[in-house]
Amino acid sequence: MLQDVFRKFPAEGEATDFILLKGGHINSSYLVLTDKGEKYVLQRINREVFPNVEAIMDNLQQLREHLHRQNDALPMIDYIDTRRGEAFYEDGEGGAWRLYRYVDDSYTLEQADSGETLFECALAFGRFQYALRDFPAERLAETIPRFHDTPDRYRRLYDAAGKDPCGRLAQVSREMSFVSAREKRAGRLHACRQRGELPLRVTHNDTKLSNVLLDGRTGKARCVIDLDTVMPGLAAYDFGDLVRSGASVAAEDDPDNRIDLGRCEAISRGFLRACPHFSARERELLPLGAYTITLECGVRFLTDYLNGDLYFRIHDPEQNLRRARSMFALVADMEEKWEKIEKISKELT
Ligand code: GN1
Ligand code: MG
Repeated sequence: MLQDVFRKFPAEGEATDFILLKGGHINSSYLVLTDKGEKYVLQRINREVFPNVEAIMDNLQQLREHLHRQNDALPMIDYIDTRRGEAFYEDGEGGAWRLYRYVDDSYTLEQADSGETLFECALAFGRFQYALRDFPAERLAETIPRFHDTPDRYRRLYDAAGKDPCGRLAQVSREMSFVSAREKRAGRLHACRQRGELPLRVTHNDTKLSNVLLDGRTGKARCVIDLDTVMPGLAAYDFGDLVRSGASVAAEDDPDNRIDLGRCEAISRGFLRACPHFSARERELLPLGAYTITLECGVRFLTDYLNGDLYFRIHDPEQNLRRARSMFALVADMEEKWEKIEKISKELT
C-alpha cells in the first residue's frame, strides 16, 4: 500500500523502507528511504479531523505562490506535487497522502532543552507570520472551523459532559469546576477578535515546539512544519501555543506541570524580534493568548476524554485526562505568575 502511494509522486529512486515516525496526535507520517539514498516524509492526512484536504492544500498553494512572488525564502516546509500535478494523492479508500522531502540533519524537540532553542523556535514562528503579513488572511479557507473559538470549545465540553457517553464525568468533577470557574476569562480573547480589536493574520495555529525543524549542526531553526491549520487567526494564538508547549517544564501529559518564566522570556524575545509589525494592542494581548490557548487545549483534551478518546491519539486509556490535568496545572501556575508574565512582554516592547 505504502509502495503504491509513494509511486504516485515523482521521487528519486524506489522506496526500500518505510519507518513510522512518532509524534503528532492526528496524522500518520512515515520516513521513506530510497535505493538512491534519498529520504522523504510520506504523510496520511486524518480525514476525520481534516475532511477538507482540498482547502488545506489550496491554502498552502496560495501562500507558496505569494512567497515566491516576493522572492522570500520559504519559512515553511514545502510539499511535492504528485506526478499528475496534484498537491496530494487520494487512494480511493478514504486516505489522502502528501509527500515532503526529508530535511537532512534536522531534528525536533518535544520539550525545550535551552533558552537558545526556544528563542530559535519562537523566531521561526514569528518569521512565518511576518513573511505573510501582506497576505490577505481572509482569502484562506478555515481548514477546521472554529478551531480557536474558545467559547465554542466550552460548549463542546458541556455537550460531552451532558451526554457522558463513557460514564467518565463523575471522575472529572474537579476539572469541570476548574474550567467553569474560568469561563469568562477564557472568552475574552475571542471577544476582542469579534469586536475587531485585533487584526486577522495568517497564523499557523499549531505552534507547538515540535513543529519547528532545527538544524542538527547549528541548532538554528530551518523551517516550520505541520501546516494543516494555517488559516486566518490572531497573533496571540501562535504566541500562546508556543508558551504552552515551550515554557512548560514537564511533558504535555504530566499533571505535575508548571511554567518557567525564563523560557517564557526566551519565547517572547524571539517572537517579538521577528514581528515588529504587531500593533500595540496585539502585543498587549500576547500573554492572554498564552493563558487562553493553554486553557482551551485542556478543555479539548478533557472533552476528548469524556467522548472516549475519538480525536487525539492516545497511548494509554488515561492519557487525555492526564493531558488535561497538565494543561490546568499550567493555567493555575500562570495565574500565580501573571504579573511577571505580563511584565516580560511589556519590558520587551
Ligand atoms: C494536535 O497533531 P498535532 O500533534 O500536531 C492538535 C493541536 C493541539 C496538539 C496538542 C489539528 O496537534 O491543536 O494543540 O495536538 N492539532 C489539531 O499537542 O487538532
Ligand atoms: Mg498539527
